[in-house]
Amino acid sequence: MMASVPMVPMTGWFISLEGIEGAGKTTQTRLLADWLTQKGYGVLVTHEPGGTPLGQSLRQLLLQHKLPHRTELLLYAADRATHVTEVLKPALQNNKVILCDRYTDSTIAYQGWGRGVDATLIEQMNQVATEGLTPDLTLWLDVPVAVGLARAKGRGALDQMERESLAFHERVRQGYQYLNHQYPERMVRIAAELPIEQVFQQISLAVSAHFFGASGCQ
Ligand code: T5A
Repeated sequence: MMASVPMVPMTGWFISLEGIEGAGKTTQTRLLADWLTQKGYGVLVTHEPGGTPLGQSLRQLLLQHKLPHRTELLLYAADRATHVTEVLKPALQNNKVILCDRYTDSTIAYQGWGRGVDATLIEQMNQVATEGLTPDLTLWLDVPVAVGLARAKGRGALDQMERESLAFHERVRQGYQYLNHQYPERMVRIAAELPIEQVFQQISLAVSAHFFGASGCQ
C-alpha cells in the first residue's frame, strides 16, 4: 500500500490580506484559516500592527494617537521588524501557512498614498523591517470607500485612521490599485463588496490557482 502524502507545503507559504478599512480582511482570514486547516495545513493567523507583545503596545500608540508622519512610519517599521523576526520567519521555517492581515503594502497605501510620505523612504523602511521577506500571494480585498467605512462604522467606535477624510481613504484605495498594477504576479484583486460567501469563493479560487496549480485541486 502506498504511504499517504502529508498535505504540508515543502516550505511555508506567506499570504497577506490587504484593503481599506472594513474591506472584510478579518472575516475572510478566519474563513481561509478554517478551509486550509480542514485540508490538513498548519495555519498561523497574524496581523500588523500588533502581531507580537511589543507590537501590541505599538498598535495602541498608532491607532489612538495622531503622530507626525515620519514617527508613524518608524513605528510601523518597528512593529514589522519585530513581527518578521519573532513570528513570520520562524513560522515559515516550520512550514506553516501564514495568513497575515496587513503587511508592507499597507505602509505604501496608507503612509505613502494616504499621508504623502516619500515612496523611496517607505521602500527603504520596508526593506529594513522585512529583510526582503515578501508575501507569496497578496489578496487585495477591494471595496468602494463608502462601503468599507460604513462597515467599519457599523462595528463601533472608529480609530484615528478610520476618522480620516473620504479623500484620504480614496487615495489609500488608489494606492492599492497602483500596487495591483505593479505586482500582478503576487497580488490578486478580490471584489469584496459582494456577500461574504461570494468573496470567499474568489479567495479560495485564487489560493487554489496560486498554490495548487491550474486545476485548483487539492
Ligand atoms: N496601517 C497598518 C497603516 O497605516 N500602515 C501599516 O503599515 C499597517 C500595517 C489597522 C490600521 O493600521 C493602519 C491601517 C489601519 O487603519 P485594524 O484595526 O487592523 O487597523 O483595522 P483594519 O485592518 O482596517 O480592520 P477592520 O476590522 O476595520 O476591517 P477588516 O478586517 O477588513 O473587516 P472585518 O472583517 O472586520 O469586517 C468589518 C465589518 O464588516 C462586516 C463584518 O461582519 C464586520 O462587521 N463584513 C461584511 N459585511 C457585508 N458583506 C461582506 N462581504 C462583509 N465582510 C465583512
